Amino acid sequence: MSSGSHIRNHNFQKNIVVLAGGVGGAKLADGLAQIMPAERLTIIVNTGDDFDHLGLRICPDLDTVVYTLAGVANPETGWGRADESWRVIEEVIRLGGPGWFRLGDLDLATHLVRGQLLAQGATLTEAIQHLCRQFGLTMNIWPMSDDPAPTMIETDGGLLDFQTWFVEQRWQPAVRDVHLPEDVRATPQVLTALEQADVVLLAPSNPFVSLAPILNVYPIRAMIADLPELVVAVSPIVGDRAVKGPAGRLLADFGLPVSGAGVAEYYGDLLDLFIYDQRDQTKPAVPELAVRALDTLMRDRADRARLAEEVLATTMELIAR
Ligand code: FO1
Repeated sequence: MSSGSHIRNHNFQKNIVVLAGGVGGAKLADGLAQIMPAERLTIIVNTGDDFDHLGLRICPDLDTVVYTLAGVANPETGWGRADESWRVIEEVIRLGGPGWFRLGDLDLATHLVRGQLLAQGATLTEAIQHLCRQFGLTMNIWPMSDDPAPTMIETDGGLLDFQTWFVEQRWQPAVRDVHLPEDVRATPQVLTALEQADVVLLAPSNPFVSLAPILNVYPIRAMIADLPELVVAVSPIVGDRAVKGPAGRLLADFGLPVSGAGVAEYYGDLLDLFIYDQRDQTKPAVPELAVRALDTLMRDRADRARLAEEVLATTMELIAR
């Protein structure tokens, strides 16, 4: 029988841990959640984009993963809620508050409930566990750390907060460097998940500002280099550009080829298997690295499950060797 059905029919025994950031990572996580037993799937999410705004703790990548897996994410943007309304943020603007970061009415409920839990002394992990329960999600979704871990972007105009660069300045300023905090530690849940991981999968998120911040959390990179049977990455680049967001531009900023090969080069010897898009011209050539070209575009929910199945099947083949 094909390994695909093997995965779907729930005697799938491998623990898969996904490192994910924004929209692309959430989509592949959704594909995996559609075909795998929930108790075998863990998603460790970037919190480097988190910031305080309008008195709320905003956690964009966590919310994008939760909304996407709950099937309530805005299909156009990938972030925020579907069927959203904007009455509150429009009134905020009328009252002289900041409107550059678009917070919809349904989305605000998430920030208010999370904010109340945090104010009552809950950790970010506990707050996310609560939200997952409310959205009926049973797979493990963990923030990479409960410590603040702000990603800062160094541009010619100086050091910018992430959302200022990404949203307010529409990531146009070229990036000289991405500054990641020194003293961020993984949560106990993240450590347990990585200890039990058979496969760690770096989702098709931005390597520089979505996945590097997760690998920067102590001791995640070392555990991934050491423990799992296999480390797989899926390229966020299709053709010669990112599907969405600044991944392609950042490869160029860092002098790497704007292709899957550039991403494989960036991750270096952390990977055992690299999945790149079949539209890419250049086949990544990194010593000791297994590579596979797949159709990595995820146009709809069925496509996400298709790619997830192909990635897992490729991974299982490599493990079985
Ligand atoms: N991205 C934008 O480009 N513009 C926005 O106004 C915006 C609002 C927003 C609100 C909630 C949320 O969870 C995400 C939001 N994002 C917005 C996306 C966010 O900046 C990015 O998803 C991550 O920070 C990078 O992946």
